[in-house]
Amino acid sequence: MSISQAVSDKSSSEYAIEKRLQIEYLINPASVLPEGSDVVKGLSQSQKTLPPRYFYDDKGSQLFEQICELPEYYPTRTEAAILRERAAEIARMTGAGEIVELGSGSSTKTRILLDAYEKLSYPLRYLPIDVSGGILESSARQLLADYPSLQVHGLVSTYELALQRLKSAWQSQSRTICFLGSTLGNLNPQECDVFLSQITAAMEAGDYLLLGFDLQKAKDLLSSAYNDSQGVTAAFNLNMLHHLNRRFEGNFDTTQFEHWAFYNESGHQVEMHLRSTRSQTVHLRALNLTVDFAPGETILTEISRKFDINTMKQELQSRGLVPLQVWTDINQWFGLLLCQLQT
Ligand code: AVI
Repeated sequence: MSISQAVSDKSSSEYAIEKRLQIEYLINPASVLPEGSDVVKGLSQSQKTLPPRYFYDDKGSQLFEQICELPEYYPTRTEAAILRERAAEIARMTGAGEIVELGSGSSTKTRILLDAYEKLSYPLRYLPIDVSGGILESSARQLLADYPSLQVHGLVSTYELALQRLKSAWQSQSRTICFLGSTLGNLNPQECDVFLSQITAAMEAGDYLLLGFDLQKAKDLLSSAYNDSQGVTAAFNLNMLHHLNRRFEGNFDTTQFEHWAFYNESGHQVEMHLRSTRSQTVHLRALNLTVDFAPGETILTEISRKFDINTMKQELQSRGLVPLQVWTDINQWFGLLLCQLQT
């Protein structure tokens, strides 16, 4: 092949990708940078809390990727295995249409679904939604290179804005909204209620929701999943303090806090805290905030709720989301549920 031919082949394949790619920014990067009122509010309560979104700076996102590979952290690989086993069935049940993915990240699990739709020769549009424009765009380009008949319309957006946008947008065929990874479990019941209402408001009758959720199980398994032997989850939790120091000119001494995670059996949720090992005072200059910690006092950084299949089905059914099928793994550790908005 001559150099000019290679150049023209490359540019024609890039052109083919450009034609199939659309990325819409509903937020600009600055608008997702929280101004810190949530930190002030959380650290001023008697049970101090910090929003889990502060886990995810660059380092935190890398640590989360590592968590997903840990031997003790079963959710990611269990959900992926269920998807691999059931993708063809899911594709047949939903038929051709649009796949919307909330929190698409690197779109790794999506490939399992896309492969199944491709095998059935379904023309497909994929709508990834993520607050990180960089990751969304690079994974969209990679998908377009690997799936020649795919169209991608990415939304760089919060879930809330994207769900509002979906209501008015482009729908020609039925839609399947995917919310995987049990991220629903990181919302408390009130937040979950609001979020499910936003999802259903974005759907047309007949559209599908594919939901991944972690199931209730023995305490020891859950405890080791959030207290891994390599200390990656501890580093992930403590990294939140580094992130706050950088972002808000803080002076948290991360050697004076320790990771503490346990399963609260009656609340059916793992709780992750950062525990102060001594009496100390922390300043966050950019927020004009001073916080005192007693020895042993904790900051709640995350809840991770564990669900029961029947309760989840009833919850969805009560919103007009009719459960069609629930798939689990052999141990019943993780659930994948397909439901359809009542016609
Ligand atoms: C993102 N989310 C579903 C994870 C979970 O299991 O709740 C976050 C996580 N926290 C510690 N390990 C993983």
